[in-house]
Amino acid sequence: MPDFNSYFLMKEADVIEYAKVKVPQKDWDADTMTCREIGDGNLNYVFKVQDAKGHSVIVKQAGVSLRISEEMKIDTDRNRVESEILILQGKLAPGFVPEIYCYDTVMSTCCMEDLSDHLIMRTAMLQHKIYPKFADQISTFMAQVLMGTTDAVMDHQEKKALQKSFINPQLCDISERLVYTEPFNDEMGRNNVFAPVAEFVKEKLYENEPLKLEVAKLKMDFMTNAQSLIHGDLHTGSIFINEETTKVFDPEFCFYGPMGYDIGNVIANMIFAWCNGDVYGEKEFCEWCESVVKDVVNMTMAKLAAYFDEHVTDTMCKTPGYKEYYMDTILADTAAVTGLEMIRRTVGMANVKDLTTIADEEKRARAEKICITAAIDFIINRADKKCGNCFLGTLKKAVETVDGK
Ligand code: SR1
Ligand code: MG
Repeated sequence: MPDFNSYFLMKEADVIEYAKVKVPQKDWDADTMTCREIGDGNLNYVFKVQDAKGHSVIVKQAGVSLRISEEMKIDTDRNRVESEILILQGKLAPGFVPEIYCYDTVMSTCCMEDLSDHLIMRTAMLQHKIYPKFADQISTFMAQVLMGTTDAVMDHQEKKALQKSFINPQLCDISERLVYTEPFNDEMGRNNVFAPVAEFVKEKLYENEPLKLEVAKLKMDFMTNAQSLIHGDLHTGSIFINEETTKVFDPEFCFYGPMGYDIGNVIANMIFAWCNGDVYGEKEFCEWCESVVKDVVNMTMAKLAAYFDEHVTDTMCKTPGYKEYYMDTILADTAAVTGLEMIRRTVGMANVKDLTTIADEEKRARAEKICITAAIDFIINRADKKCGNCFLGTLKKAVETVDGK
């Protein structure tokens, strides 16, 4: 039996033994324990261990190379980063992340609450399920974690200690390349461009110099604006959901960056959900997605502002007019990242099932053109997107443009 004192990539049978040793708080029925690898992400291995008496745990292990590409080697310390940020997020926004039972820097493993009574939100979106509480819940989570970790609110030295602890160069490098670079030039030759939109992508993205200029500015901002402890990958595949609760997980890309990165990711992925529902004629679902886009913008901004009012400590940030200036920058970043995420998930290396599973080629091409058209508007005109309706209007205008109305 392995002793787990030195790192190796576990198989299902190892994980059963691991859970017995590392999660003793579950009164395991050893004879009926089973384990299944259930991960479908791009990076890690996710195991579910359970027994016949109803005990269960999720064990997540980081491998030395990524699932999406054997050639991509990433420090397994990302598992520590993920575990520690989940613990901190759980303090700042109680109930919005899975409970962490333990984490292990030798095996690069984290043992956490099994959320099998939830669905991964992207899976739920592909089934066109509606969750009326989502916008309120995700906006609360974001406001509390994002504003709660800013210099406006926190002691500045404590903030810098967090910034140091969550410095995450390799994972940031992935985002800098996959979000802020390759979708606009395919410099590594690994973009996945759907053949029917190849010409469109060349003209609207690869040959669009004014767009690239804006993306260059946004890239440098992403790399230098240590505003908040962001999740860093807050798409619908990083959210568990059911009728009652929303739980955010998979924050291994977290670092101190612009908070609009998280908010824009949520909005972009709701637009992908809308695109999929639109193709399949799911009117009620699409109306709900539209309301989420609007509400996430409006509710998050209102809750961030309220959190600022209640918790601001920096005396200069209390100067009249500063909050309004600050909120405007957050909104513009949110719009820009909505666009960046929409482009990179459409044409980049890591795509979304909301688009790739659209079977009809013409409908998929239309959906992708809508995403790219709206995205360019979100990036170029980011300073004008001042409210939820403006975000929705950008999507509607793109539909009209692509449909030639
Ligand atoms: C190489 S990893 C590709 C993508 O998967 C993750 O979920 C992040 O979004 C990353 O960009
Ligand atoms: Mg992930």
